[in-house]
Amino acid sequence: MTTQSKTHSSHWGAFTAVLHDDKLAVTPYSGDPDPSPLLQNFENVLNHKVRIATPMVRRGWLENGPGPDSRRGADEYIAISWEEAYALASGELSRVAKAYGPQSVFGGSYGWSSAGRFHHAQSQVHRFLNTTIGGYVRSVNSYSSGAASVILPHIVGDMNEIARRGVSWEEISEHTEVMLSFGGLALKNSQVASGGLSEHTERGFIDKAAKRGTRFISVSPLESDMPDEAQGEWLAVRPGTDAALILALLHVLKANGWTDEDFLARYCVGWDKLVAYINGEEDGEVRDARWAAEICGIEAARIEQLASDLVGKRVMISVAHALQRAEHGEQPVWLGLVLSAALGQPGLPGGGYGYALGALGHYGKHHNQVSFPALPQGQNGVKDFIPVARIADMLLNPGQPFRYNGQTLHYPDIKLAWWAGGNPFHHHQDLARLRKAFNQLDTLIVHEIAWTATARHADIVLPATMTLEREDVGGAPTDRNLFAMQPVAKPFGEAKDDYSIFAELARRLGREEAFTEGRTARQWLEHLYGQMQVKCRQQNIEVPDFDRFWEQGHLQLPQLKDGGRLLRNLRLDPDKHPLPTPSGKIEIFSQTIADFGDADCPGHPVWLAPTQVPDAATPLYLIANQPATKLHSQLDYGKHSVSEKVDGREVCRIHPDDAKRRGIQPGDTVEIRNVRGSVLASVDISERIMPGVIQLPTGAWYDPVDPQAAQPLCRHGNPNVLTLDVGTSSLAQGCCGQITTVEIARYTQTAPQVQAFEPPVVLYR
Ligand code: PGD
Repeated sequence: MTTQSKTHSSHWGAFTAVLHDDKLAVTPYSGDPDPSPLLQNFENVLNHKVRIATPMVRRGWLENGPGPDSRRGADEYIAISWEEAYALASGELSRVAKAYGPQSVFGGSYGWSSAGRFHHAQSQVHRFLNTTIGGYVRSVNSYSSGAASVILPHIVGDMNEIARRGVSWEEISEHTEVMLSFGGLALKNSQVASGGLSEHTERGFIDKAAKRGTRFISVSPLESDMPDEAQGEWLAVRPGTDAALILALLHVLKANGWTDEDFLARYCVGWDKLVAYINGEEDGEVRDARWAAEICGIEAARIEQLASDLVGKRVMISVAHALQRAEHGEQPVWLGLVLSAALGQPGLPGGGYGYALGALGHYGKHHNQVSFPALPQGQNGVKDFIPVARIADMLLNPGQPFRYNGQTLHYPDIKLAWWAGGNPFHHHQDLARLRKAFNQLDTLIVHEIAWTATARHADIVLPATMTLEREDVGGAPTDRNLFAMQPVAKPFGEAKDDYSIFAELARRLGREEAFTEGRTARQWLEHLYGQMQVKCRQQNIEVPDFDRFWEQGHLQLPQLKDGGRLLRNLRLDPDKHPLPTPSGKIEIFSQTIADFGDADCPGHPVWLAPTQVPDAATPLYLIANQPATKLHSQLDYGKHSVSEKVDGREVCRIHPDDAKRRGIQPGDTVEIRNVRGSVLASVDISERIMPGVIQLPTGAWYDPVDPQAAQPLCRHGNPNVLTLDVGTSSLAQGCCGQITTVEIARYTQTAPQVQAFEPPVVLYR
């Protein structure tokens, strides 16, 4: 049987889909100039064996009741009815809330979930906990930009204005002469945007700019971080050392009288303090090109040449998310802004600073005049929170103090965590430590589409639908197209959408009306659409009524072309348009940060050596970056993702010199290890990575041979077994998952088969 063609949307593109018997055929949205191959991941996943068909309860939890348990991740499951699942989940939430209060429930539920404004899983969890038990311990910031989202408000006043609403690709393609990208502009990253991305335009704009003569320079350990269309230059930098390189560039500019002192005096504060630091007036250490060459591995003459190449040109500086996902990740973000200011570029057409430009499909785009409203989350009565990447610290150290953004806070004592739409056993660092942390809980409740490692650690598993099995509206504030996400298939097994699950749980907790406001999912869509219609009418924008929108599947919204306005307005008139910083200017020195008194993030940007540097036992850097074949860990069992694995394992990349030294041949299985554990991977030997560095992307589902081992071996290639779980600094406490150090060797034993997409043992009664 063939179904009608339906419109749909995802974080990596809009499409139409048709179901032929059990097979899904996906056609990219016709208006997309460069559709993502990730769309193919949808084709084989609807009825995959790794999907979860019924509610499940972990055997140890059912038999022994709630409480810390080291069998999480290694236990069997028992299939139960929805009736039993609702009773267990609502009963346990009531018990914990009554005994310990909502401050003992962690509802941060970090994760990208799926496209769709209403069924956004994290919003559903938050609304549910707020309306039923009065709140929950939340998390702030993200794994994407943990350090940047704290430092940027201090130094430029607003992260969004310098990132999503920064200088547009359109402007860059028309005006920029030199595009200097720390961390590159990889299209694998900009092919995704949370909420939806129906037009992939980065490749086209980069091509246009390069053909007009823009010189692209990518500073990265990986050549592949710059698209071929850029015809760019690759400056191979040692991982985690960009801050030293930028300090030296500033030294060369200043020493040669090439800095724009007028711009620095009028629009910035603290340049003199940074100059004193660069010149070694504080400690006798001059941060010149020779000093930086030792640290970052780029010759001093090349650093000097790069500085001179920037002078007198329209220069755009970008700093990728990846750079700040590392120890002292705040520093390159701060210094990228300072470099653009020293060149006098902020606020000029196609010039200045774009934080994370190219790191996601939202950035460098225009904003819709009106956006689709989000599901209201209600009031959270609990004040406690953690910076998102401190989850394991929180669970392992209840009551202990920690520093965050100038404050000393205390970790709450969590008994129950509720997770929907995220995969911490993908996104968090040091997975053996994370397992220990989750084992402290009384109860972990997870809603999932499939048996991810997070679902396999849960006590109660509630099977969720995929977007293809429910209706929603797909849209993002930077995507002019809004899509009706029409259901393509029936829910798998007994799976339900998160809203229906929470609505029934809320009913059992006597809070149904508060949670649902009397609306079905369809009525919520109509209600939210209606709110958008009102805003459109106020601005004389015509949009069809809901039924017509649903039938036609798609509509287009007008956009504002105001990218880069923050720094453009500052330049226009700093008195009329001061920045939302304490000084109203760019803060090269921040008195606020200095007053926090944290040595690992002082009042002006600095070079601070990381603790993770190669040594005899772990002589190589590992870059654990975003994957090209899926979004994070989503649909890792999808057709495209699986087709790029070798022997079922994720592929790591190594330079020929490093491979030769270790006798590693193309096609070998390798073991990558450090003190935290080891992973198996297949190998690609390539000149496109600098010597001394290997790369293994994130996203392969965690698949430990022995889940209870202190140093687990993941047979599938999840690099978060190896990464270190520390905060970027006391300021932001962001995630440091990007860089660690390892050794790599040929795996000479018979390599175990990957089991990641085999369901756990399930007992049916
Ligand atoms: P996803 O794989 O997107 O990863 O971490 P995140 O947890 O967001 O997880 C989303 C989960 O939601 C999937 O398991 C999916 O099946 C599930 N899901 C999707 N739709 C629904 C739904 O409707 N309902 C329910 N209940 N579930 C749903 C990503 C995080 O990883 C991010 S954002 C970044 S930037 C970090 N990057 C790195 C990195 O570069 N390096 C390392 N080492 N580690 C990282 N971790 C971070």
